[in-house]
Amino acid sequence: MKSYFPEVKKIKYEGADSKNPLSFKHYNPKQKLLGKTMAEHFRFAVCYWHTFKGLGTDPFGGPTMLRDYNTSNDPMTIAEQTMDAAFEFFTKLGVGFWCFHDRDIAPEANTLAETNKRLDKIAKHAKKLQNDTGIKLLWGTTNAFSHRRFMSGAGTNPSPQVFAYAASQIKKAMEITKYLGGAGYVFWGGREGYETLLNTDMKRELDHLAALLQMAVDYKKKLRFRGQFYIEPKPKEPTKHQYDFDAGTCLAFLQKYDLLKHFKLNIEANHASLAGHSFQHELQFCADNGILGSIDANRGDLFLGWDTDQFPTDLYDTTLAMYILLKDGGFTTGGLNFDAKLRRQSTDPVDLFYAHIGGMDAFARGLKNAAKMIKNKRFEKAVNARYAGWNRTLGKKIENGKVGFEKLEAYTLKNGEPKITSGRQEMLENILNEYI
Ligand code: XUL
Ligand code: CO
Repeated sequence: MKSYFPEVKKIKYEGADSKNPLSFKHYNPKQKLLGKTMAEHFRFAVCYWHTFKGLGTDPFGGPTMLRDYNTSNDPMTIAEQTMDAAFEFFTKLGVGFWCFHDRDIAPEANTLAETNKRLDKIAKHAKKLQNDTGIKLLWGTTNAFSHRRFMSGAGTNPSPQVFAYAASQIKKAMEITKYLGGAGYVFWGGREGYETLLNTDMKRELDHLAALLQMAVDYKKKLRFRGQFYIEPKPKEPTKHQYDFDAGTCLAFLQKYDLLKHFKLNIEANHASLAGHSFQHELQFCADNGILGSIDANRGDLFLGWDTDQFPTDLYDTTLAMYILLKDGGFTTGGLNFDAKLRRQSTDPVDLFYAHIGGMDAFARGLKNAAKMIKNKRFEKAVNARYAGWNRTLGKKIENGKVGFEKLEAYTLKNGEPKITSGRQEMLENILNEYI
């Protein structure tokens, strides 16, 4: 088979002192921490859309990245070549999983029936490559946002015909995901949101979105697809107001429409920051509510207000994310998918390796730091000490609902001013630095 990355051999772990940029300095897939290997902790996945289909286009210019696999007059030949290149990349990088949108792996044809035939063909090819390499599908999803028919949303489109089209597309993408043994299926509400209330019935649109998800739940049962469903929150972009704003908004939506037992969340770092939250905040919110499912790893840019989808390199972010994930028990069906893209000027195929190696190493360092933080219990002890009053008489009575306003007033009249205790933030930040 033709090689699309001939200059790269299988990436190996060479340790922190290695100067080889095509090696892992920290990600050692076999190294065990807290009872699991690094590979088991992370379940790293590469995304198809940015890594193989994103070729550097931005609103001001076309592709900057020329790829051998992208050259043919026949779109299906390109699709097959891209799949070959993808599996060569996954294998050389040493990740266990991949993720795709239906339209990433096979281009749309003139009719839905023809498009679905293309999907069947390429899925067969993917299945063979999965069997040959042992690489698995973390999740599949639908692109119901790029085509012009979806300009006003898919499930929230004012037209029921578009809703029907989206439903048909999701049905097929679920089937392909099941066929490829996918561990999950993601719903990211591409254009599920609005630009102006002057033309929008928000309540009706949200009812329709819930109806679409309920249909997906019903069809999942029928299909006997056992993968986990995820919703991926994002506050804006492409629409001004996206309905899945953040984890809290998604939780309220799922509760309102009685869908909570069927979904977990896929938290993306850059989406969290667009919502004005930290990545850790969103992960902790999910952990606290039992809905932490999977992660789309990337980062934004402090100075840019959009979804820059850069590869993660910030060790504070990776350390705190892994700290929360480990405390939550780690991934089950989910994994860590790099929803990240090369900068437009990183034009060479080898840049894809540098980018992913950097992200995997950054998370490996985060994992090592977090494992130490968990073992040493310094933060756990500090948090427990801060809330210690809740384990004593007064706190227990409040938590157990044994007192009301009157008794608390009597207590306060008797005991006077509460004792002030320092939050010790700077000291704790210094301790965090000891781990980084
Ligand atoms: C968009 C985004 C998507 C989802 C899958 O910002 O993150 O790629 O992850 O549709
Ligand atoms: Co994403």
